[in-house]
Amino acid sequence: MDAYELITRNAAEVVTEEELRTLADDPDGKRAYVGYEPSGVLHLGHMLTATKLIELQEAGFEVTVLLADVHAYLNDKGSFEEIRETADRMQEQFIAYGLDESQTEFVLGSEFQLDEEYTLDLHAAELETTLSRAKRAMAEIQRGDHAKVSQMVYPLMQALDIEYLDVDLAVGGLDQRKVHMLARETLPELDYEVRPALHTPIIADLDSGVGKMASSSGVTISMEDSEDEIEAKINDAYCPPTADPDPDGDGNERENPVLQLYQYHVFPRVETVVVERPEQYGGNLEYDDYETLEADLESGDLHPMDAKSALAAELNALIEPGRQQLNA
Ligand code: TYR
Repeated sequence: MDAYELITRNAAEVVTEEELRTLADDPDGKRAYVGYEPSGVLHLGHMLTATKLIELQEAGFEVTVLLADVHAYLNDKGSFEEIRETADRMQEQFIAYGLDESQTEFVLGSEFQLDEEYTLDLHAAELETTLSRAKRAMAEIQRGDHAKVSQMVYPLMQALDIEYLDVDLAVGGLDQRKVHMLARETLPELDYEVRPALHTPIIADLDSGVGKMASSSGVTISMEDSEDEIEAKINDAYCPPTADPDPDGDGNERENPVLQLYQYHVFPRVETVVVERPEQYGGNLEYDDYETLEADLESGDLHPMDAKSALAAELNALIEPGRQQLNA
């Protein structure tokens, strides 16, 4: 796999492809970041971008994880004290999940976002941005029905973080794309350089295959789940024997979250997936890549129940180190 392929593997979108190619030409020592609002527990949504960071490290990037305490506060996620505690726990969980500690810098937003220079830049950005523009950028991130002033400041700070953390690449889920587009407009207005962005797909809700997996609603898999809980959740997951989002052609699209988890969580981290089956049902199956597994599910050679039990085992193995750390 060449550097561009590794860097963009499983990305839903890159902005722009040309800028990413330039980065991939000489990735050594380039800097990428993801920011997370410390809130709840680390779940598979976070781990998807973390897996991308691990791939970027493999490609030679230096990686920064921003524990965005101020952003979480602005987005109504609790008191500063609670948010800080969550941030500490999340940092440990990220390391347990496989981010190399010696290659990963963890930064709290409040370490630099309250400095005078940052604040003055923020006010300059506020002057350049209409309320409707900021509101649009926040559509997929905003908590609550009524936008607060704090939530209008939020995306402008996220844009400034790209400059202040001195990164060459901003990484996030697809739900961050509008903020990153705003950043691409705002940074040049402050005479800063535009940086490219890479967006990971959004894993669908496990039960329905629609919407996004989130800890605030629906079913998620988190670092705090027991083995049994994960087995039960995956067992109940929506898993039609196809990856086609609209098999009946009625315009109602649903993702297959079981396949998404294989594609975006398991195969990037695991060489071979073994699906254990009794001899009488054909014996074990082994997969070295996602595409073959998907094809077997579609053709019926792999039964959804078998796909699910193997998935639960793989997810449990990926989460185990974090779980142990949590119980330590
Ligand atoms: N907006 C991100 C989220 O929805 C958090 C974040 C905050 C990301 C600041 C980057 C950043 O610079 O979780």
